[in-house]
Amino acid sequence: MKDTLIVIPTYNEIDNIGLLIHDIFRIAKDVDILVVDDDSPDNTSGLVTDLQNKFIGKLFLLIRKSKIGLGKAYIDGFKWALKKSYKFIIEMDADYSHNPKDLIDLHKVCKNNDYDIVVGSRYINGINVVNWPFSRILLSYIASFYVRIITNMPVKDPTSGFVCYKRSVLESLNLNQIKFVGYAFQIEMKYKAFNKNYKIKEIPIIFTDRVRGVSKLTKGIIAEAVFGVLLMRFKKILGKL
Ligand SMILES: Nc1nc2c(ncn2[C@@H]2O[C@H](COP(=O)(O)OP(=O)(O)OP(=O)(O)O)[C@@H](O)[C@H]2O)c(=O)[nH]1
Ligand SMILES: [Mg+2]
Repeated sequence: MKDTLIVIPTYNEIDNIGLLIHDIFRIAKDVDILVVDDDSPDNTSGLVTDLQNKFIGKLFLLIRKSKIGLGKAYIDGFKWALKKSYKFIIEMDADYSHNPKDLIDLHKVCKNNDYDIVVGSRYINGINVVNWPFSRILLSYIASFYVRIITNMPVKDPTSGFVCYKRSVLESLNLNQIKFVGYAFQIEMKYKAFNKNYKIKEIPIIFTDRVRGVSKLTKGIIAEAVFGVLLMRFKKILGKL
């Protein structure tokens, strides 16, 4: 996986990020990691800076001045990746909801098959979510159904944030025009790629609720997703997506 960059956005993830970086380098030795931190008050970036002395030339850090949102963090991370020669760019959360062991499969399926995007999906073999309250599973499951109905995109977990992109996908999407910041960001990326006829494959993952640290989910993020999906559909109908 020498050709691969793992992009991890962080906001107050000091309890998770050190462990995760060690786990990733143990499981997928030759990947590089880029942490995109929004100047977390808990000094997440300080911990990453310390670890850079241990993982020289493999662990990178992008610090933004304030909390501008997850979507924008990813865009900055993707732009950083495209300035280098990575062939595969994988996004994942810092909070262990995404199991680092699944990185191997995401990469393998993306590399060895004719797919451009591989999504770690909670909803292809039933519902594979551990420790979420029922209300949250329902919200996420209904959201994915809603996105499928409105957009007609055959992806069962469109809000998933565990995704492997081939470089060409990120190069061809106009990253400056990706507007959303929360779950809608994940949908927007997949929908725009789908409309450019990129092939999307879902593979099953087990998603586990965070054990350490604090959730950043807000009502605003949910509202953005609900209205954002409708907006994208209208833009598509008008040929302006
Ligand atoms: N850089 C940056 N990272 C963020 C921001 N918001 C969330 N993140 C990170 O994005 C990832 C997903 O955020 P979470 O808080 O886990 O959101 P979630 O998975 O919807 O909610 P929980 O798992 O319940 O906490 C985590 O690694 C966060 O630290 C942000 O504004 N900026
Ligand atoms: Mg999370």
